[in-house]
Amino acid sequence: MEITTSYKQRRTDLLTYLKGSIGILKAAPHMTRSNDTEFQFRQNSNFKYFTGFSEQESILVITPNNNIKFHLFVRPKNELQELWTGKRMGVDKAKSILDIDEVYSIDDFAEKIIDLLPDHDAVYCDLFGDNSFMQDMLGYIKQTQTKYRKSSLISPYKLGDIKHFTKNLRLTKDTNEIQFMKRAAQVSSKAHIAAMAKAAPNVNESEVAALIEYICKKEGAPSLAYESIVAGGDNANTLHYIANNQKLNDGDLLLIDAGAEFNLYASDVTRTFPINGTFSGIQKDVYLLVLDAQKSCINMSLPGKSLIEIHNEARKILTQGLIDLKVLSGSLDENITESHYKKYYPHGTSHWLGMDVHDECHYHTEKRKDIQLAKGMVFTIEPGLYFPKSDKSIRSELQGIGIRIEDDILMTAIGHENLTSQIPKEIKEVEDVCRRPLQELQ
Ligand SMILES: [Mn+2]
Repeated sequence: MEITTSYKQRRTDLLTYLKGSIGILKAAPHMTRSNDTEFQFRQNSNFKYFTGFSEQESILVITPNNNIKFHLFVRPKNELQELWTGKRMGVDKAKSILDIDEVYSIDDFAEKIIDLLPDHDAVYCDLFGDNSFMQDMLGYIKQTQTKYRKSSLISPYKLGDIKHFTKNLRLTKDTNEIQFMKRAAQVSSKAHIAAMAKAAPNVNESEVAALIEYICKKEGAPSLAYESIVAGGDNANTLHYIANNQKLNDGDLLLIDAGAEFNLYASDVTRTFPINGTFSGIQKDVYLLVLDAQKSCINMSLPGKSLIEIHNEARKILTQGLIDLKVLSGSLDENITESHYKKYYPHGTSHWLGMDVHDECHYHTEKRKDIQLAKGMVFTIEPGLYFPKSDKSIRSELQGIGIRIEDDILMTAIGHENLTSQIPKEIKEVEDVCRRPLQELQ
């Protein structure tokens, strides 16, 4: 278990946002894969963020208007269950280890929640998370209203989305979180470099995907932050291509979007490189254009800037490049205002990064202003250009080229740090790594 003080501070911060309303956060539900086989359990990000607790079937309740404000419901010790599914912390240990005011057995939740709800006018929870839990909560609120109908204590009569508050709290990463994110980025860097060396004509995308996963696990990141995209040639033009089961072809590029998750913190990295180790002339032209946009966006990542300004920069450079490549005709302004570039650059340039790869943080302030970049914020910069093979309106040498370059950027007090800068992206360095045998790197 990591340092618990920061979890306690986070709960206290959330309490401030809740004002007089009750807050409820639930552990991730159990996910069945098929019949009685299960997916690996992955804790709910918000639940972990405010408790540090990794077990399933747990619920955190925050009651700002009660003397005791923090309540955690956990699975009780059970020798037989533990024999099959592993150790549980249990009620007694959870109280001391997690430093929470009151800990109860999850078996008592239905009974206890009825008496925790009164004296709070609203209930904030993850409205769009676990549907069956939301149904249960509505039942508990109704039972509370009935039980306390003649009491002077108000029963909850409003529901709210607790993520509206957690999206503020998770935006700025603390020192511990940054350490975890740096580790995730380091592991991803090793995996991407190995993938460059591994890829060759006739190797299958699945082998490269497996190597990435192997290196993540070997380096201490138990899982990936999302399904890897290992997309040879035209497959790169399917933005969320995760089939990863085709043979790599001589002369094609390979786009890999893959990132390790360390201690539930994500990295998110994309590189695109030549399968045979040498960019062709046209591949180089498109690659350098995307790289130019990416570097320009990274350079302008300074405190006070916003993600939309960064996106506008990428859009400007890529659109001008599309005009120079004679893919688009007309003026730069016209192509931007008419969104013609979107056919070849259909996605955004950045998203927040944290416990979730698309971290659930606000992009605007309450006053509808763009969030200004500041120390501790982490986000991606990932411009790309896509020319599907099926698009006969573009000249044939471009068809089947899909390129994206993505790094993870941490804001500092005076500028930024590129957490994934170790992975080559200059033409010569990329070709060098691609041509090296994998054994040399291990
Ligand atoms: Mn991304």
